Amino acid sequence: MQSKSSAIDLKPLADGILDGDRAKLARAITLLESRRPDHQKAARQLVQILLPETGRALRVGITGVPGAGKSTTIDVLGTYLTGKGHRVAVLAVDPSSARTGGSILADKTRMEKLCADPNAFVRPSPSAGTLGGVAAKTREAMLACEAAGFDVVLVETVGTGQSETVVSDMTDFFLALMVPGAGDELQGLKKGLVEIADMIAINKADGDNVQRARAAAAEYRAALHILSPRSPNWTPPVITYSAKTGDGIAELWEKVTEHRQRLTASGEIAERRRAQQVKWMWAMFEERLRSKLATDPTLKAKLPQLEASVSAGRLSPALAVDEIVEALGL
Ligand SMILES: Nc1nc2c(ncn2[C@@H]2O[C@H](COP(=O)(O)OP(=O)(O)OP(=O)(O)O)[C@@H](O)[C@H]2O)c(=O)[nH]1
Ligand SMILES: [Mg+2]
Repeated sequence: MQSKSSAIDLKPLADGILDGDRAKLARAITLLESRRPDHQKAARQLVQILLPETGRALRVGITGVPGAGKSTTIDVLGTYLTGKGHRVAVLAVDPSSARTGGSILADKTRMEKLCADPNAFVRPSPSAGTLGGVAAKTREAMLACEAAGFDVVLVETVGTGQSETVVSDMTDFFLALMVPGAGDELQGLKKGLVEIADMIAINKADGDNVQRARAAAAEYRAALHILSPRSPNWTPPVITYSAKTGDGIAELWEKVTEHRQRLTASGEIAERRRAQQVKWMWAMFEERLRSKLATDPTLKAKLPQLEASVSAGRLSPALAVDEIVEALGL
């Protein structure tokens, strides 16, 4: 049977991406983000074609509460990196963009320099429903960026626990941005963020804020001291910097590369990626199931009835699951 996806000629698209063509890359990501079943099928084929050319970038996740300075930092850091000869892609995971109908993250207004930089590629968060859905699309976009020769991928996310875990699960280095004087310096600790952070960077250490930033850094250092680090080869550093003046940006990046070198030598980066691949597989499978539950007409009609029967005690949950599994054709 001729599938509709064969109408999309993937070869020129894939070739364009491999040539580093940013317009083709943008088109490919639009395809990856599409919910049309034929597009999704083509997208899966495209990812498979690109796969051998992926995996070479340094993947960095960046989180911080709204206003922490993520966009400003990415603009400055990204520009610093393209200046050093890197090609930088910026992606975002923002599940709230589905609610607001537009993406707040990776906003182009606060990344003016980077957006105009021929060696950078900035893409806002996909606005597809669930966090799982958004994450799946961002992961694939990351692979496409790598195939297009971007050797640094920065993935921005909002400071909420769930999306932070998701971004930490798709990156090699997870950077937590903090601001001094937010009242409760150890806010991040309570959320468990510090347990997944590979570095804490306190932004806005400029002007009157320098002392406050240093004091905040001391508090974080003391708090980190009592936690056991994720890796025996890496104790997350706490640094201060200013995205506004650029002070400390070079040192920030130095820490990222030092982490990269040490954990590559110890084999932990490779191990982290292997574990991530398997996690991605299961996350994608769950997403596929969830989407089937939501879109399959028979199931869609059946589920409310099943839920009603279970809630009324007429049907046991186990038998309801049997019916769902049968309807799914498993
Ligand atoms: N003084 C000072 N202000 C900064 C610095 N970095 C960012 N800002 C300011 O902080 C505000 C928020 O910066 P953004 O980069 O938009 O912060 P964000 O984390 O991307 O915010 P959301 O996208 O809303 O989550 C802006 O007014 C910036 O100009 C800095 O290093 N020093
Ligand atoms: Mg922002």
